[in-house]
Amino acid sequence: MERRIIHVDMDAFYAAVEQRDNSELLGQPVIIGGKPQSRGVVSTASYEARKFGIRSAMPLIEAYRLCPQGIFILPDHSKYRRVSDEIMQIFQHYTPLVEPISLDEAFLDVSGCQRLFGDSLHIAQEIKDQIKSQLDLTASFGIAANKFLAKIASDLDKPDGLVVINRENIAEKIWPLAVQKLWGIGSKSAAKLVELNIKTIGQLAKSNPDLLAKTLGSWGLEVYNLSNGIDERPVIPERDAHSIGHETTFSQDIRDQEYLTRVLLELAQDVGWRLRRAGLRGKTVALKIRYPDFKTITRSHTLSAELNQDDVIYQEAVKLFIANHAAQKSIRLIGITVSGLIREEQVSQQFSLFTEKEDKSKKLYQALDKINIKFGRKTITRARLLKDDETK
Ligand code: TTP
Ligand code: MG
Repeated sequence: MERRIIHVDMDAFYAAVEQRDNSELLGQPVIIGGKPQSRGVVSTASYEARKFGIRSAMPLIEAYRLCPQGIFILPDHSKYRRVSDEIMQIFQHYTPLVEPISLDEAFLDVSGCQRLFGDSLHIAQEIKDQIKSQLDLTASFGIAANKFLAKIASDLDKPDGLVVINRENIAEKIWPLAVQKLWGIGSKSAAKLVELNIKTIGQLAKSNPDLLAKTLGSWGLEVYNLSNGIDERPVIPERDAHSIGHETTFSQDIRDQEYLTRVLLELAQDVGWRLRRAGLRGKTVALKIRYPDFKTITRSHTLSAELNQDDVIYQEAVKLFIANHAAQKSIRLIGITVSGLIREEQVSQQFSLFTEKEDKSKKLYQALDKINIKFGRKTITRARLLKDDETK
């Protein structure tokens, strides 16, 4: 039986949540990121603001130049995490095979639940309706036989889209797209393909796989298969993952150490939140840094016990950052991954190993997550991020 995979991606996620919660922002160019004079970048912008050319990862100063009448807002990450949780719960109702990719994006394998809920198109439509009626937000959906095609499909008719890709319309819908649309292809990889005179996914699909393998290694064959609509990657629910990580690519290379450590805190909080939500802990914290010349380093440290607390992940990441990164160098990408995962139950089974302190910390985080899920970031937040609220 052919698999049915749905990819869901919320529209202008942070901006849409803010517009929903404050009717004065509806129909306005809303830019999430920070004050226009500050040194940060745009997290996202409402579709009204995008008409002015504003995009994620653009410096706020540039966004202000393009749209001085825009409404600039600081992100409220724990609010978005709370909304994300509500979205993921809607997905879980239809299938246990949900793989979150970020706060606003997930793959669902609905192959096995079509008898229960109707075909994949019907399921997607129902989920779309529920996101609208329960959360007052819109999302775009892609449906296909694999992850690659579903992900591309969800992006084809944003916002509020729903696109089905099947074998028959791959040539029409996928092949005209630029190779940069291939998942994980950055500008450097795309440049290598352009050297081979391959600019569209269709050209890639019809190219010579042997030549690709020769010039680009195993990666060449991978993208060759993807471009022909072949992708066997399973949808892996977070609970079965081998690692959980998050990374950020900057639009401009960043040298500012203070800013970079703030990004590390955000990443650590996202990873910690996802581990706890999936009922997991991990023993190894890894830091990934990519420099402007694309040189990438990954450094890790394995702890004596499994963890899932934001502050421990953050401390380990900062230690790795200080030990391995020369302060004067700019950075293009930074990420944190926790691996060596075990389930919370396994930790509880080794109960005697728990020190009183660890047990207290676990309870504290359970309480914090509960409160954050219920009321959002305004109630409890990490001391470092309080600085943001004060400037609001
Ligand atoms: P995206 O799904 O890439 O963007 P979006 O949901 O805002 O807009 P759309 O999908 O309709 O194109 O990212 C989801 C959220 O992640 C986004 O709302 C804000 C955050 N984000 C950043 O903070 N920085 C970034 O560079 C990007 C791309 C996203
Ligand atoms: Mg989105």
